Amino acid sequence: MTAIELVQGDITRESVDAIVNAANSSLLGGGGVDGAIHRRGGPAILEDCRRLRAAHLGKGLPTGQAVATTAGDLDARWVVHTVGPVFSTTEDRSGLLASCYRESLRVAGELGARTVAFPAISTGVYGWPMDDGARIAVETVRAADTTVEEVRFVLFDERAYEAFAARLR
Ligand code: AR6
Repeated sequence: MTAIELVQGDITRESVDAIVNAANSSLLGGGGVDGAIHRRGGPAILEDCRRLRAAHLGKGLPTGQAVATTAGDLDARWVVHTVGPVFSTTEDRSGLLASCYRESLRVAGELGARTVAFPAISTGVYGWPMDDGARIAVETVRAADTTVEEVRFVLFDERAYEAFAARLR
């Protein structure tokens, strides 16, 4: 059984084997948690991302998938980049959001990661309602068949923390 922990704070301050990044398909950086990870992790992460784009990810990383790079100067071994779906009121994209958590755990597990920190994917710029984002995150991690021993959800503010805490109760 994978243990689930909740932390309120900045994910770039965590010490874990793998830190998950809520990236975009370009893998070349952005705002929110993506910007924070590249800022604190330094240029080695972007160099790795550019290498992936030049190799097998010429068109970028599809939504719902995950890929690992170095964690640069972060206190982690890897950053696992995943691309959440943009929230839509006309189309149910929750399968893609669940896939982000599942695929990130698969990639991290294959690398040998035992502890993984996740942000609340898609709940910022991509507009996913926090309560539903928390539901999908917790349900998917609980159901995952993974060798990862601990998943730490790192929530930026109290509202996000409370949404996840309510789902864990
Ligand atoms: N630590 C933990 N959580 C954070 C941090 C942090 N340092 N910074 C923000 N959050 P977002 P998305 C929270 O927008 O919705 C980027 O430009 C934030 O409060 O980072 O998946 C990418 O390049 C929110 O709850 O990611 C993409 O273009 C959650 O992290 C796009 O944004 C996710 O917010 C992805 O949008």
